Amino acid sequence: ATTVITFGTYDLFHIGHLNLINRAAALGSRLVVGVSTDDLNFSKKGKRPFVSEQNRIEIIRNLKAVDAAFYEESLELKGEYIKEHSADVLVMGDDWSGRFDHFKSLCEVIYLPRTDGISSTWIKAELALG
Ligand code: C2G
Repeated sequence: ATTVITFGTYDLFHIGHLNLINRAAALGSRLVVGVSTDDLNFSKKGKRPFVSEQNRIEIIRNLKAVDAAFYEESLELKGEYIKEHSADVLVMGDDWSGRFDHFKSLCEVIYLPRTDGISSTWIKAELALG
């Protein structure tokens, strides 16, 4: 059995998120997803996501490809999460390319291409224009 792990905020859940999750799941037999908390986002960007962490994790947990979801409280804990969930593969979108290569001692690390033309940031900017 191959366990795949991936992480994200998944604010305003969209097709880019779904594509990434489905492709990550296809790389193994079990997919666990770390959903970054509101506090983690606040410390990173000075802003809370539009959708609460409770609702974001509920959406992720209910996706067909997802076997389990947990809160990602800190970027520094990735190694602990990988071990805790016995992950064999860490998958991230290629906006993170190279950033998690140090986990290659713990598991395989794969960066998948992002879906073009969509992002939470873009949706927020478009909506702001009305
Ligand atoms: N993604 C994608 N295509 C898009 C937008 C996002 O493939 N058009 C992917 C990202 O590359 C990421 C995942 O969807 O792998 C989740 O995206 P975000 O919610 O933006 O995640 P992020 O805030 O970058 O993750 O430890 C990392 C943190 O949890 C933050």
